[in-house]
Amino acid sequence: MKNYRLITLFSAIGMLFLFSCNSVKTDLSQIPFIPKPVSVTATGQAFKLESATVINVQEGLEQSGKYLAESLGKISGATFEVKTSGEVPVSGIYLSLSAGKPELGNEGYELVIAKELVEIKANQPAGVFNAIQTLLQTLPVKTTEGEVPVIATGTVTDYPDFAFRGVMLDVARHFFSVEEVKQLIDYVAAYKINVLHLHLSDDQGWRIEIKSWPKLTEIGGSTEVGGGAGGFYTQEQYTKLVNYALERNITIIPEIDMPGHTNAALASYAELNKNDKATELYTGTEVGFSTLWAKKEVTYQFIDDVVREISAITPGPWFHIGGDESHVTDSLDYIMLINRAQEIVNKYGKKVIGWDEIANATPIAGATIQFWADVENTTKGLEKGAKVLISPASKAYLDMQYDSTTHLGLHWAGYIEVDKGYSWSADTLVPGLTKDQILGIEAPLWSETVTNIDEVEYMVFPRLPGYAEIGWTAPANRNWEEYKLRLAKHGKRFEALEIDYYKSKLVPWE
Ligand code: TNX
Repeated sequence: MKNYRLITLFSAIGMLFLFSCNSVKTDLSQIPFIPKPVSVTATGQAFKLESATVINVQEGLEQSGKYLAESLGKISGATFEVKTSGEVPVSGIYLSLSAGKPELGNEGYELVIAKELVEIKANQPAGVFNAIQTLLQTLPVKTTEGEVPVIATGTVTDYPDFAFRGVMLDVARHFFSVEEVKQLIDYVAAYKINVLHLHLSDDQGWRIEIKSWPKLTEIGGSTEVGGGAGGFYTQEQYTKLVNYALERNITIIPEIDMPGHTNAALASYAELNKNDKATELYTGTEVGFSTLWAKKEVTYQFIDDVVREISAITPGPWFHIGGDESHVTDSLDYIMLINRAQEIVNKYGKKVIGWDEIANATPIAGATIQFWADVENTTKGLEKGAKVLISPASKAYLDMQYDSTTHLGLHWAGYIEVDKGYSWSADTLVPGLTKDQILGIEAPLWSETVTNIDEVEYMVFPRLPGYAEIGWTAPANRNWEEYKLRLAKHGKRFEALEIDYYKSKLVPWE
């Protein structure tokens, strides 16, 4: 009798425990989505993800289906079947371009989760991809043995505030392998980042094969900050990266910095120097000491060849010409070189992006000024008709330290704790700037102090999800106090993915 009562008591406690877990698992509105969607409506039931669940896709969405199958496979260990079908099935998962809602734009989506059927509807494959990321956030990163993952039912309707939500990786100061860059792509794609800007050349290294100027990589790619071996991407490897990114809705923007930040090129080819003497390779971290020589015609042949070869293997619309910190370039030379470089970029069918200094030249039609430091330059660029990409160093630089104890990073633009990185909006930093003048936002990671993917992870996480949300979620729908609770729940996800993140004390990690 006594035993019987105990058993009843324990099973009651067990039921209560199960019930409380399930109430979270069946309440879609409790899922800590980052970036925060436009709207989430919960209906209080659960869809069971079983190994027999079939992923049906409308014709043309096979790649999205395959990506979803692989992602779900990583979570549960099962193999999911993908079937092409013109009709909505009764059960399982269905991906289609049938949203019929122009307000969702190119990247928006509707995710409708019912007890038997999960439906993703968008206008474009990019919207389907974004919906898949939202769906994946309703599930754990990995299930435990024998656990049948459940997805809370309801509807998510969602679309981004900005069409451009970027991250930059400096592969010039320290080189990062193709595998490391792919890893970063996977991490940021989960937060709906859709642009990866690669800073491919600087004083310390040239990182992309140029077939007509082979010494750029042979010599210029042979070292990095600190004197390590450096490295570079062959055009074939770069193409693989571009395609890997594209499959994850990420456009790659190549940057070749000029006229400053060019010592690696100047060390590779004597003729690019004013005195026809090649410089020494450089492995320090000073900036602003090198320049291409604007008065030599060979300089423009060089720029033309580089832009032509890179543009030919870059499907995205942009080419970044740098233009920052050219402290030893005469100002008229700077203007001449930037103006000619812009024409070359246009000639090869690309749109120009440059750091805010290029506003001192004449931004060509369709050019974008990347605001990183100087409001005056940015205003000048706006007056000259350019658009603005928002990357303020004091708020959005991923290489800035979190606080004075951070073992990596710099602090010339201040410390950026997780709350400071999150609590701002793109349209409030440059007086008079209107939303339609903003291309989007980008968080750059410079790599003077960052040498491998673990260190990248530490600087990128947990700030990157915040930048992704600033790009995706309208300011009225965001505030730090609420965001930090959602971010806290992503700590477990970072751990399951073995992301080496900074455990900020400002976030109540779970
Ligand atoms: C400034 S931001 C630079 C880079 C450095 C970075 C370090 C910009 C356009 N130029 O050359 O790597 O600061 O934070």
